[in-house]
Amino acid sequence: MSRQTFYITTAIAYPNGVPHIGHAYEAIATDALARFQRLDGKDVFFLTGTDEHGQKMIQTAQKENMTPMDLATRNAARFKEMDQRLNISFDRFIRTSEKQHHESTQEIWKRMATNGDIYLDSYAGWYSVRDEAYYAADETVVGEDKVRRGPQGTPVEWVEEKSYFFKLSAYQDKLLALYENQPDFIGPDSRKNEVISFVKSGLKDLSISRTTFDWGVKVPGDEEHVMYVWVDALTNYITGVGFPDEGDKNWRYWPADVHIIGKDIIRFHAVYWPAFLMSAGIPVQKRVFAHGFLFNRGEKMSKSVGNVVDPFNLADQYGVDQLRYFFLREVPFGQDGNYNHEAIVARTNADLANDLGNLAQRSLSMIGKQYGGLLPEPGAFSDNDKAILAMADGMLEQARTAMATQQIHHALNAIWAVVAEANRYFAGEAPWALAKTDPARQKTVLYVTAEVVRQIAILAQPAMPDACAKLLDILGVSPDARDFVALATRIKGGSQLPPPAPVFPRYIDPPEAGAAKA
Ligand code: ME8
Repeated sequence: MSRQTFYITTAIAYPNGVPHIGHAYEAIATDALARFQRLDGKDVFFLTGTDEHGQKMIQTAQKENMTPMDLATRNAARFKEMDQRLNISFDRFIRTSEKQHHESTQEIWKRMATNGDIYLDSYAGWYSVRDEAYYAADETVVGEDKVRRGPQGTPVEWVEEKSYFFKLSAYQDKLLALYENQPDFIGPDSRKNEVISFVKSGLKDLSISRTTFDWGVKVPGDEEHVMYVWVDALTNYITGVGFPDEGDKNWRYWPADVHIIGKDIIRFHAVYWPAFLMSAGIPVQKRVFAHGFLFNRGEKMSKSVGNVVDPFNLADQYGVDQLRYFFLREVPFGQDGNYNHEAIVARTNADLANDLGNLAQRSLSMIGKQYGGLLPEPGAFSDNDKAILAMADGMLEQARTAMATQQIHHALNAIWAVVAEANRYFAGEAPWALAKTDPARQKTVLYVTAEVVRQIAILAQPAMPDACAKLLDILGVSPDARDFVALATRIKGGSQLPPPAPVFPRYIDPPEAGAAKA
């Protein structure tokens, strides 16, 4: 039987600058979701990449005295490097400047045109280059500084030119029916309500081409126009799995199971994108999930405040798995979150170095010293043993339920509840004291602890792939017994374990102040 497919995407980033922590956060969370489904036996395709057209790219390129293509090429490489550094297991990194993507976008345009949804007119209205978004006049306000800004707080400028339009107004009822019939189309619920009220308030036709620059995908049959960057950006999700070649081996992944994006771009993904797809006669994605924004010490990142934190530096300073764990556990996925040096150190030292690291280290070194590294065979299980094993056995279902709706923090909470209970069990059973009084019982306690740590390590792999691999190495778990199916088979007593090694070092502040701090 062929495995169930699971197609997941990040937003594609504007490479007008280098990656920041918001990009890292989205990549890490999407990666954890992708890895979870892979370990759970699904046939996963994970797409990420860069969104290289649009006016923002042109403006930055001009400032840097480069062509937009050279700027995109330079920064796309940095995004890819970030993904590699953070252990992001993408299957394809798409760049919208690729030839296949131009063909794909022209094809979706042609289908929307054939369906009668595209017409030529002229546009006069407000545009935010930073958001690459058109706004209605009543969505903008003039501030005390006399600058007119859109709903995201970015400056808008007046645009007046000939433009093709997409008949978005014709999709209002169809979109409302979509949200009604597919209640989990948008997550979390707060975003869903926001989208529904936006659509209910009335949809205007959307300007979808520009004539004042030519960095973009050409409109088929009218090369004076390039497409509005969001038409081409959203289409990346189908290009990524082979479009316009619907015979491509990856086309089977469409429709996407979930698009992971930030809350600022929900309108594009939950309103425009399904409307374009319906118009082109292509199935609509199954779900969009919008995560929150990250703030450094409560402040929005900005170059002028000087708090733009480089994800490479954070990874160097705290460790990749520590950073991944921190963001996934600390920030309820879907809500805004805060990060700073003290919070990262407190969280990772407590949960990783103390709770999980010490438990593994203490039990495995006892097995090393007293049994020459031979994992003991257990005797009959006591009620305490049965209780902790049952709790560990219950983790998978809890994690599955949480991950099905992108509640990554809930999955980790369930796992760390077992870490906490396993520590209480270990302290209560006091196996170090049993060496003399009841060696048989000591063996059982060490066996049970090793089994619980094994299950925790398997389930924590999506968050911390490298550290968990090391932990499974020292538990003697073979690489082909690390997926969720393997959870059901208890660790084998009597097997020889490799020498234990610490997996989660404690973070200690360098003696000299002056070290960079998040
Ligand atoms: O929006 N915290 O690109 P982008 C968390 N090219 N997430 C953040 C963030 C922060 N402080 N800042 C940005 C674009 N993000 C378009 C997407 S998709 C077809 C086209 C998130 O580089 C943001 O919400 O501005 C988005 O999901 C992603 O980073 C890329 O943002």
